[in-house]
Order: sequence, then structure tokens, then C-alpha cells
Amino acid sequence: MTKQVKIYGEPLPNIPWEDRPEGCKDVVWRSGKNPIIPRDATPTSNSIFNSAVVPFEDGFAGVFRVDNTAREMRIHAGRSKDGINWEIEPEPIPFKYEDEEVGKSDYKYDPRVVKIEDKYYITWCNGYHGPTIGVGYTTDFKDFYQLENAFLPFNRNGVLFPRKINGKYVMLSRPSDNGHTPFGDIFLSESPDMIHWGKHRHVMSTTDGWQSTKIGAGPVPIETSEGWLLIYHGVLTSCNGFVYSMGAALLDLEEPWKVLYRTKPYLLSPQKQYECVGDVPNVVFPCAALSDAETGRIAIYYGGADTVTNLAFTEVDELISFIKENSL
Ligand code: BMA
Repeated sequence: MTKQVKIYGEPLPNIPWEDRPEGCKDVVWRSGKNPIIPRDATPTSNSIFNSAVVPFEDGFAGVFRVDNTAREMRIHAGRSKDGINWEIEPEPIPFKYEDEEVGKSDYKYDPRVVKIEDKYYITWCNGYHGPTIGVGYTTDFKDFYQLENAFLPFNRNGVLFPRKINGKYVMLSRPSDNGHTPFGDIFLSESPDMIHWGKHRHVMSTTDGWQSTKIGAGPVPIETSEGWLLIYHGVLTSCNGFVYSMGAALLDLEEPWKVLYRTKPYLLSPQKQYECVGDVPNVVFPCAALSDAETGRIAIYYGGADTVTNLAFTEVDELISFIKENSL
């Protein structure tokens, strides 16, 4: 079938993929291999979840959130031939930096990775007198360099766009508090140099239901002929605590703080055992997506219950029709 929606990106013939299971009507469906990364995939890991991957050389590379058995939150590099079976470094990424102050980090979690021009940039929630957005880069997944924190505390869910827009780097983020933040909208900021961020714009607020307490950008946005496809998480406060689900929006290509469409229903909510049971129950937390411009296939990596890493699949034509037909 000819694609209606064009993904502006590279073909990725080796994208991890499983067809929608028979009888499943969902627009986003889970891998039958979940969890693809168990909690104990490194010698001292308590949990490996909310993690990011990109195509690299003839396979894939990733940056993984690894909480260790001392319950320190760290990020580790990993490599994979197929995007499903991963070898994760047992030690955290040893970032290099020029200014000692930049290297101060009480914790690192929820990484995202994106290739912009000749560098792979990593953003994460960095503990610098409270949570803020750490930024670093690598070209080879061997040597890693840390740059200035993008913002003052408190902020989380810093997600870069995969190219400059109107000549500037662009980042989504979610200003927060120092704790478990019972509020939170998505904002956008731009930078000429990946160091100085400004020209802040509001993108989206919380609304009803699964996205009523706070929202945060998930994977790096995917550029399509219909706008930037942003997969994000939304949080509902139940009588038993937070529930994290996944939804999606389309943002204007040139003015990406303008929301064109946004899903009223969730795309995926915690329902499987590996999403409902773990260190933090009822969490589906997407941090990465691979896409194949040739076939329109999209593979989404998401954390389950703050414990394991999972994969889900969708197809761009169907997902974008769904977003438009089920928009707020
Ligand atoms: C958020 C972050 C995420 C986590 C989620 C649910 O504040 O800490 O890493 O998945 O809470 O615990």
C-alpha cells in the first residue's frame, strides 16, 4: 500500500519489528518478547528501564537508565545488532568535561539520544542541586563529553529535536519541582550553540483523564509530512498513586510549539504484568522510537513499572490517522 504520510528520515530496513498480533485492534501493540531487557541485565543492576536507542553503524547503540543495587541512578551505554538483544556496559558512562562544575551530578536518569549532524547528543535528568537537564554527546559511543546543564533546576524530560529548526537547536522540557511533581506542562526552548537556551514557548498543558496531572515529552520527535510526531507520557493521579500512560501529538514543522492534534485517548496504558508490577507500579514510560522512512514502521522503547525495558510497534499512516480522528 502506498504511504499517505511521509517520514522525513532514513530507511531503516533492520528496524525491530513484529506484525500486529491477530485479533489486536490497538494502534500501538506490544512486542511478544517483552520485557526485552530484564532488570538484572548487568551484574549490579536493580532495574533497567526508561532508556534510549539510535541506529548506529550496522546495528544500534543506546543509553540506558540503570539503577544499581545501591539504588543509585546512573546511565550506561549499550550496543545491539538487532535492537532487541543488548549488551549493556557494566559501568556508567564516564563523561569527560572541561569545567569541574559541569561534572557535578548527584544522579542521572531517563536518557534520550538523538543524532544531529555528526554527533549523537544525549539528554537526561541530571541531579545538580535538584533535577535539571544534563546534555552530552558522543560520536562513537566510546568517548562521551558532558556540556553545560541546559536549564536551572527543577526540570525533567529534556528532549531534543533531530535537526535545527530555523537555524537553532530546539529542546522540549518539563519544568517541575524537587519531588514527585504533581503538575507539569511541556515547554520548548531554542539554542544557537547547545549551551545557551532561551526563547521559551509553552507547548501543551495537562488536560483530562490519563494526562490530567502532568505530561512530558518521550522519544525524540519524528519528522513527518503531517508535522512533528511527538510521543509523550501523561500521568493520572488515582487513589492509589500515579498512573503513567503513552499518547501522541502532532506539532507544526516550522513552529513546533504549535500543537496541531493530540490524542484524547491514550495509546498504551499499564495493563501487562511488566507494566503494573515492579518497583513503581503502573508505569509505561516511552523514551525512544526508531522509524523506517521506507515502510513507515515505528518501534517504541518504553520502561515498564520502573523496572524493565519494553518494545511496542505502530505504523505511521495508522498512528497519524488515529491522532487526527481522536484529537482533543
Ligand atoms: C518520574 C521519573 C521517571 C519514572 C516515573 C515513575 O518522575 O522519575 O523516571 O519512570 O517518575 O516513577
